[in-house]
Amino acid sequence: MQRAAPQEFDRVLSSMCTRPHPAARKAAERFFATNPGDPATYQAVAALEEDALSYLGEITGLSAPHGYVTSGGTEANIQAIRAARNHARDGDPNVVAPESIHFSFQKAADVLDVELRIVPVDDGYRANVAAVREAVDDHTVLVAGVAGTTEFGRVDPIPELTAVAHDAGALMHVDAAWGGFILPFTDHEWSFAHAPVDSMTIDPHKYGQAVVPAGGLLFRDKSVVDSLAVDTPYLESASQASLTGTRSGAGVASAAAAMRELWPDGYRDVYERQQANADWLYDELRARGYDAVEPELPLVAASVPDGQFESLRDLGWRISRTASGELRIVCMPHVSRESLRAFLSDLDDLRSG
Ligand code: 0PR
Repeated sequence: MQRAAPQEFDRVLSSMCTRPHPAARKAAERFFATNPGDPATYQAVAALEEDALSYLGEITGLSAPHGYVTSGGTEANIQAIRAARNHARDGDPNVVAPESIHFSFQKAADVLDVELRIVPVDDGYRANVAAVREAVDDHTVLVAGVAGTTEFGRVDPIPELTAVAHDAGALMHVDAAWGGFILPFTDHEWSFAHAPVDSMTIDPHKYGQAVVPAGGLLFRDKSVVDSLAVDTPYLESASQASLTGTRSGAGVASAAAAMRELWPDGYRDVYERQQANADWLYDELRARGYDAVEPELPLVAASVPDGQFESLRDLGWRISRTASGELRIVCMPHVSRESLRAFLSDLDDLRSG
């Protein structure tokens, strides 16, 4: 029987998954068969989830965080919208978000039957605050901004968006699914410490180097997360706020282990190395005459002709394109300078061939 090779990351350049930290891998193995959704039975993993939550709070500037370890950014975003909708108890709810938002928002709007109002971004790929202000109304339950966009690694003006949300009587959500473990080491204003943000997505299974699945959802106010809870009559714990029932103990334990190991110095080192890689790659691509988007975070987008893109994929490079067609290279922790050099060397061969 043909068996699939284990995941090899050497040529993976456009994914937001990465090689888990060894401590995360080890912790995951120990908790494979546990369920944090039943904390009264699986008490050890429930305690680790508390640890994970306090690390996430520390990273995002929230001293008493409410929330839980989700299956990923999609569940976190769905739940943030659900919480805002339930909290508002409005008849005809809408959510306002920039067009740079991740496609999980479309799923959320569909599942929750909430109107999603998408507004344009500015020339720098950031949410246009004036357009957001135009779009909100009395039925807006949530305004969302992205801190580290999926396509261009941009950070929306979170303090300004938060002011617009609160003026409209809505809650403010920040999607830092990808950027959350990078932004603490930058000057960006993105966190609970920079603005009275109400909820945030931050995923340990992306830049946090935990195993999949481990997302993160945080709330400032307990009453908002409580609006997600349903009664669990036959369990020893009284209620459950998560979307899924049984959850991955491996994901939770690995998230706690990765953050214990890496916060803050390990994450800072990775950020510095990968930002340098992204800046270097940007310069190299520009030197070859490609139009590229300056990397604000470790993510480079560049216009590469379709033929070259396809040939690179045929050579085994795992790369993808933005909606507008740019090649995107996400400098995740596993992406080495050596691998980027090999990539450019293949690109050079294609150009001269
Ligand atoms: N929010 C943002 C800003 C994201 O970039 C993503 C995922 C999500 C939410 C959703 O997170 P989950 O996928 O954990 O639910 N962005 C990645 C992307 O679309 C997802 C991904 C990851 C795609 C690994 C491919 C891949 O190999 O690029």
